[in-house]
Amino acid sequence: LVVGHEPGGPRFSQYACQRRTTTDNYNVVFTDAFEVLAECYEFNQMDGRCLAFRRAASVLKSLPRGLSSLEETHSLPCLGGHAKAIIGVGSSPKVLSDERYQTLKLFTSVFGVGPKTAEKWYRSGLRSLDHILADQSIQLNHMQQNGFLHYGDISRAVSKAEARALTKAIGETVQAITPDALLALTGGFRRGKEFGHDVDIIFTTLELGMEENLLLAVIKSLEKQGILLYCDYQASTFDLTKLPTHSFEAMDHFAKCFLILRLEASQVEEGLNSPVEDIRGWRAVRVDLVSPPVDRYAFALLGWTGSRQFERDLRRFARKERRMLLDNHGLYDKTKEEFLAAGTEKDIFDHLGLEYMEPWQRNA
Ligand code: 8DG
Ligand code: MN
Ligand code: MN
Repeated sequence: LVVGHEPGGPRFSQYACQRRTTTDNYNVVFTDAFEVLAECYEFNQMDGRCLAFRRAASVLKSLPRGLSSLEETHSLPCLGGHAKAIIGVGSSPKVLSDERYQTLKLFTSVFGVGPKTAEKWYRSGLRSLDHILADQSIQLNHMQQNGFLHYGDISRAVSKAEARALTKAIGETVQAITPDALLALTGGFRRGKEFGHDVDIIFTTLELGMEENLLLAVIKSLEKQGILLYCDYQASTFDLTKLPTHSFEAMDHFAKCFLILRLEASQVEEGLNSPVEDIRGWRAVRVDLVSPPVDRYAFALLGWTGSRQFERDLRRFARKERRMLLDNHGLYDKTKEEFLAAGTEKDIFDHLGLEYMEPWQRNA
């Protein structure tokens, strides 16, 4: 492996937003190991170590071929001693067979169950989903009830064909409400992934201030069409005057909803991504919709396209290298003390002095 600096930018920058990362991962053995460890540290609320392993995984994902020796890691950023040791030994992490890890992983696989709830259940001795459903003392909230109800369907991957079918259905629904709309399939599918855990769609109307009404009308229409199985609607808490936040994980303040939709097999040319559901004739799919004001569309699109690691490093790069604050709502230049407007994602990369990265190069 020749590690060098290519013309036009550093290939092995410490920032994921300066590394072109496609869905071709030649180091999946190592990145899987690192991601298991990151998740384990996340369960144990050791955020520093969690992030260190996410970064290490992200660097290896950007390599043009598989690592063949430990030597090759010396010129790579973000690989600590622990990560290098794993590459050297080439073994899968021991935590994989750890009961606590396995149980927390299982519990958090239910829609609506986060690490805190999973931990609480684990501490009270619960070890399986059947245990939880049988336990009279547990009060599941509405989201969790639906997570269990549709567990089989929504724990199965969503295919690109299924995502396209849902984008078409949502697109037609939006179009029927307002003809002057913008809409895009975002998240992992926009980055070229073949499968995902949900379908992320962003849309807005050219009429500034009407975006929240549009989302509400879309939800109402989905309900009327009989395909809305579950809806968690989050009203906009967007404040124009606020500076972008420093936090990496902050959810944005746009009107959005987390849905479970019914997808008919007949809507998908290739059929559903499951023989059983295909016979049944439909499946449930997790869908996220977000509707930002049109003047923030580019920022929201960039934020919702991900990957999470790419977004984290875009913000870190902006802060550390440019004295700018970036989030899903906007970009603030601390030196000039002003917000920088953007009509396209390209404008945002330009403001940051970064080479443009296509969505399919953002799989960091
Ligand atoms: P996957 O579904 O294929 O597993 O991967 P993904 O599409 O990359 O992940 P995701 O969990 O669906 O998130 C897509 C992007 O959306 C990710 O970069 C994070 C971003 N995102 C925001 N704000 C919010 C928010 O408020 N809630 C959620 N769920 N995601 C958000 O920027
Ligand atoms: Mn997604
Ligand atoms: Mn999502």
